[in-house]
Amino acid sequence: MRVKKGALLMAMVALLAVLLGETALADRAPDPRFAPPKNYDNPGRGTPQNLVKGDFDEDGVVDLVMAVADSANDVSLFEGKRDGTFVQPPKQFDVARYAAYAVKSDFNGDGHLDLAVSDIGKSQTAPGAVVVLLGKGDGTFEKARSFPSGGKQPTGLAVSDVDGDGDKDLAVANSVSGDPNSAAGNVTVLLNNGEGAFEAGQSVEPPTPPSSRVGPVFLAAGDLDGDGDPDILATAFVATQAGETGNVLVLENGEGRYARGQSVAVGADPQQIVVGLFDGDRRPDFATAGGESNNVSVGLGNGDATFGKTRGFPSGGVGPTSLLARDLNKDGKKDLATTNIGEGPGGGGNVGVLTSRGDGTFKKSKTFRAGNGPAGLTAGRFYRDGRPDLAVANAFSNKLSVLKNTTPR
Ligand SMILES: [Ca+2]
Ligand SMILES: [Ca+2]
Ligand SMILES: [Ca+2]
Ligand SMILES: [Ca+2]
Repeated sequence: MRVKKGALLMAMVALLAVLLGETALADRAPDPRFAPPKNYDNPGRGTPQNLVKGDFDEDGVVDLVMAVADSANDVSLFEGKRDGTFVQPPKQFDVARYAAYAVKSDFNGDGHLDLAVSDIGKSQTAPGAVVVLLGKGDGTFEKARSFPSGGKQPTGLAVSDVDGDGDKDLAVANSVSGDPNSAAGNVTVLLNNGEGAFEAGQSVEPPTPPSSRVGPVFLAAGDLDGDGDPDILATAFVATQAGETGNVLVLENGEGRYARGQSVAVGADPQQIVVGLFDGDRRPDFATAGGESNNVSVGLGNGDATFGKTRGFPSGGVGPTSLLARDLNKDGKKDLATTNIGEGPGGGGNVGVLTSRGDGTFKKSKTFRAGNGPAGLTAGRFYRDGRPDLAVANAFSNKLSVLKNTTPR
């Protein structure tokens, strides 16, 4: 008996050592670090909104596309060079009245990257549009074509094959539906005819409690229930007399039609949303930036398109807008990065990086300087050293900032 007890104790000590060792190892992964920004001018007037990366001129080096609101030129293409820098000046394109957001895909299936840009139009009350730019593969585009967005004030776009016919469709978040009897915006599906032309399909309005206004803002597509077709998560502001709150609305895809699912409470003024695996259970989770709550809300998925109560993590600054999930310190766990726009044109702002612990929680954010009013964000291996760098679109200075990843290996 004594021997057995001793062996058991030894085994427990060994197990404890392994567990402690693993914890120590996990904690030893350094937090992501970034060098001071290298800045690039976007000539002219404008308020950059978001960034899209892709090799638009097909020279083997990733380029950056900036969607720019309130500008004569709505799309700027910064061509990447092999040394991690970008060609100045960028190529600029006049395609929209008021560009709010851009996404990329190959919409006509010719192998060249294309763009779709949500266009608010000449005023807040104008019918919204989505402008499609078919790429020629040399960093230029065919003449832009505009398609009705199915509502007003379109912002967020998501790309996925909604109807399963092999081409990439769009979903667009219209903050206002355009129906005078409705206090809700909508999410409208734009179905691709296979050649990059789009027609408005189903529109879904979020549930709207009495005396409130609910407006979808940003979208993310992902297979949330594991049935193989793309579901959608929409962030929406909820405005009532008592103030503003935020929701994430689940739209479940059933053979190409969306049904409204759960509404999950998140921080006020929710902005960009990403789907990712944050707690290691292979069930898709989400994270969204709360523009007024100054945090990132993380919702852990149950694998059936429902989510548990969200948990908020401070974003490290004021007014988080863009958000991405990427393993920034190469420890196998997806971290979060968000642009905090700051307090106004003089407020600076920063980039907040939240290091994942791998269990759905994140360490206190580390902040990095970008430009004036960071608003758009993407990550890519711009410096080609295996580590993801960050690119930031600065709303107040109309500049691009690139932050080299300097995390110790
Ligand atoms: Ca390129
Ligand atoms: Ca194409
Ligand atoms: Ca399709
Ligand atoms: Ca990580």
